[in-house]
Amino acid sequence: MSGASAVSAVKAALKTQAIETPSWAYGNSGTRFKVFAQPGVPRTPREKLDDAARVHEHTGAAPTVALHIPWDKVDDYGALATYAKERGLRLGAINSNVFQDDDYKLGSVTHPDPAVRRKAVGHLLECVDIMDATGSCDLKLWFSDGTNYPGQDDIRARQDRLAEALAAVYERLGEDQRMLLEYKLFEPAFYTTDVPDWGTAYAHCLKLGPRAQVVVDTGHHAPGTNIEFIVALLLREGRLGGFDFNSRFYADDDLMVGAADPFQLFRIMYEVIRGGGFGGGSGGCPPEEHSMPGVAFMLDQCHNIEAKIPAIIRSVMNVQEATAKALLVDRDALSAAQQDGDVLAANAVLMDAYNTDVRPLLAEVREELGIDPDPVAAYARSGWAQKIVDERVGGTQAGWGA
Ligand code: PSV
Ligand code: MN
Repeated sequence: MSGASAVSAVKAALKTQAIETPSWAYGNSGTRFKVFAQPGVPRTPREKLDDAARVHEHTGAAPTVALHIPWDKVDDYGALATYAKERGLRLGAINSNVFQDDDYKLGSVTHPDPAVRRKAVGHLLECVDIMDATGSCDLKLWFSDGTNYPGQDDIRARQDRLAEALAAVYERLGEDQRMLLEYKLFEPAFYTTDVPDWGTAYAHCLKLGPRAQVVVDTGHHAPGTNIEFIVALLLREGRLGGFDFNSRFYADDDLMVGAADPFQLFRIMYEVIRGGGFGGGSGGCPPEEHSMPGVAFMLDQCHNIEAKIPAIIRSVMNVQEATAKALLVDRDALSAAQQDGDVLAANAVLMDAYNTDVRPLLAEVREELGIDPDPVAAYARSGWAQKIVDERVGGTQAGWGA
């Protein structure tokens, strides 16, 4: 491919990328020490969608919004989906929440008491009902279940309870729906976590069937874990369902993706592209021309001290920049260097792509899409930030309920 046609192929690919924003990132959040409320924060799921529509308007790349139940509980989910549609959006993954009820102190689906397990499974099934009403294709499951002290509960029995609950939910999924199982090393449990790593999630997904896939939250690993290796492996096995993107310096910091380690994000995106995980649809729903849903690129972040909407815009741009660089890797040159065993040349091919300033390319992509080449500046000029401060007075601001 000539240089010019390679660049136009990269641009065409970038125009198809869709990044799902999380409803909870528009609400107040914080640490266990303090939640700093921000003026203008949405009071309702509809106001969250109003803000998400601004992110999509200025980036052209954020057409779907993930919901978290019960944080986004409404009486009529079909009406919420229509509200989203009227704003150029769709509702994406439905995230379950079995971690904020007093009954779940010792676990939800792995709790020793069958009555608590039944309650937790009931909630997960309710989430599938919500998917039916919203047209969502992905059910995203994260369990805080685990133990704090050796001997507290039977590690193996908890795996059996987990398997039983997952099977009941998998059974209930419609043909176009997937179960995305998320793992996390620790927190809130500090001794064992019942789904602590990709291997545990993968083992459960394998037993369940092809529509059970693993979600990689980039903040959920031990320091030093090679996340791109996990990505390559899961894609090879057809079990990478999606990402919860965020970045971290220490643990599950939930900072803006690409802020802490843009090089890692590039390496991850390279493996996604290399493994055929790019271009398979958005919001977990397969586009007409694909039979299988693609990898869902979701954000899972908390903007505790920075302004939320511009932070989400920045996050979308960071994913786009990492993707553009990964798409620019000269795969032929890389493969030739790898075949020759030329370690330095192979590494140089990757680094050349990573060190390319892709901002002008992305500005052109945006202009070709008819949007402002500088989304952050366009949002700042739009007056939306002041409008929501002026208009969203009274009521209770949305938060993560912690
Ligand atoms: C858990 O830390 C997690 O990453 C899960 O995805 C939850 O649903 C989300 O954060 C809640 O913010
Ligand atoms: Mn997550």
